[in-house]
Amino acid sequence: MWSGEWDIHWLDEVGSTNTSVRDRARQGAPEGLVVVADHQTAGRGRLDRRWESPPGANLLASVLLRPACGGGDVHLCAGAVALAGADACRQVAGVEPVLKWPNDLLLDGAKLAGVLSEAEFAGPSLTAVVVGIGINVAWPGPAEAGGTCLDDVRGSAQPVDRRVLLDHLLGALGPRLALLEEADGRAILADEVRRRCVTLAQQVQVILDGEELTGRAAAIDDAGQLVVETAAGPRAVSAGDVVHLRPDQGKGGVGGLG
Ligand code: BT5
Repeated sequence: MWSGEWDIHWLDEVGSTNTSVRDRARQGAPEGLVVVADHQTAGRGRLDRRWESPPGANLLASVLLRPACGGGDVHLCAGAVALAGADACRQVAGVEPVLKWPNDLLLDGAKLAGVLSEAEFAGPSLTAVVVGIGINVAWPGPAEAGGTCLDDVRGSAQPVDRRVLLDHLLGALGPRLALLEEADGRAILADEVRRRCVTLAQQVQVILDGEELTGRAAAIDDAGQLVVETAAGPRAVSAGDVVHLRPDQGKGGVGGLG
């Protein structure tokens, strides 16, 4: 049961905030632990990729959740953090990021933030979910990644304060953790993810391990999988990189926008 208490540890430097929270989770730390770092020396993306950020530039945070839900609902933990991150960006910087499946935040098609969730099990039981989020505040990411950052797009005159951004993120996350505890609440959360996910109804290319699919992103199912209507029929994918194609692309065309 979510207690409403956050235990925030703000570090100068760490390898990866996700790894730090995972290690503490294995030692029995309670739900609500938050590790934030000014700098990560081994920041991680999905699929063993790197998450880059110069010291002091961006928000790099991981939270420990111990939700009373099953392993099949881990995607909603990541969704809850992505939605809370989007709310915080709106409240603090006056921008309205959208979700890109599975968990990126985009502004005008450019990546503003990424989410990495990692689950811990004891046998079949879910014991912990570590969800990390990197929100670009003052640095938009490596040039080749084509990302964006809040200080380049914000509506306000003042630079964004990472501590204020974190406060808003945690404030927006708390009520969603309560939703995770019950089936009705999880349905509400899943609907919110679908509503705010810009991938749906788009023509997409999904890059899987050793395979590429092209088609219309028709749905996000209850397991968090993206259902793509391909020429060969519907395919549900649980992991992969999505490229949003222009409407005239996707029938043999390549290249993407975001
Ligand atoms: C993600 O992976 O988007 C998940 C990123 C999660 C980062 C947070 S930071 C706090 C916590 N602790 C960690 O160690 N990780 C989490 P993925 O979709 O795989 O995107 C990674 C790719 O994005 C890289 O291969 C680069 O191309 C690009 N990239 C790297 N740094 C970026 C940045 N700051 N902004 C935009 N794109 C970036």
